[in-house]
Amino acid sequence: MPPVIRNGHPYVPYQPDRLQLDESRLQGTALLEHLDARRSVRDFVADPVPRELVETAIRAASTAPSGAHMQPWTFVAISDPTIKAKIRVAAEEEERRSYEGRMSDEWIEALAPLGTDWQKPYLEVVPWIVVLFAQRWGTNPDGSRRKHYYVQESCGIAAGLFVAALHRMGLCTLTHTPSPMGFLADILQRPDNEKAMILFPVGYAAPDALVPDLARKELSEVSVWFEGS
Ligand code: IYR
Repeated sequence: MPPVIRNGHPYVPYQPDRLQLDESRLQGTALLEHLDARRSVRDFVADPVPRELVETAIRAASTAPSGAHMQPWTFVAISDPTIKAKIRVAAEEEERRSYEGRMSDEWIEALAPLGTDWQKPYLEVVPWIVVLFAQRWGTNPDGSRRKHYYVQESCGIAAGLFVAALHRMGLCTLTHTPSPMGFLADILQRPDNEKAMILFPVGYAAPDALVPDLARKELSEVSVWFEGS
């Protein structure tokens, strides 16, 4: 069917499956259980992950809604061991400075249950590191700057979908932010408009991987409702 023209722009019909209530419940609970089983992982094995799976996760992430549909993200995927080693050295240097003074006592205390410190061996163990760069602006065909909107929000949603897609494929990751992250744009030779936002180590959990025994907040703690009668 040819696109419909509305306000001078092409539109296409959109009619997603409207599920029966029982089916909605079933699908919703199944997805919730699946997502609830996801945990951030810091103990990885070096088992390879085919590039194709990382590509699929990036495509899934890239379906995120974004301000004015500018899709203001770049995912940089690295399996090159030399680059991974460089990232580890630079990330650990920033982390060491953070743990040894830049982070407040309150912050260090809040992290205690996670058992983290400045050392990030997983950056060299994992088969892939994927870095999400936020594009602060884009480029028009004539080379001029194109404004991007709600960049943080858009990239945040893309990051969520990326994490969910990896989990669905049985892969593990961690949202790692070795702050300040400027070294990533340097090592990965990114243009001026791109700012590193989140680093994702991607791989399989080690057989003896442990995660902190954390609980999720109750629905009543994370929501407020104003219902009609
Ligand atoms: N980036 C540091 C510190 C850290 C900060 C938060 I907030 C965390 O949830 C976890 C760690 C690190 O990766 O160790």
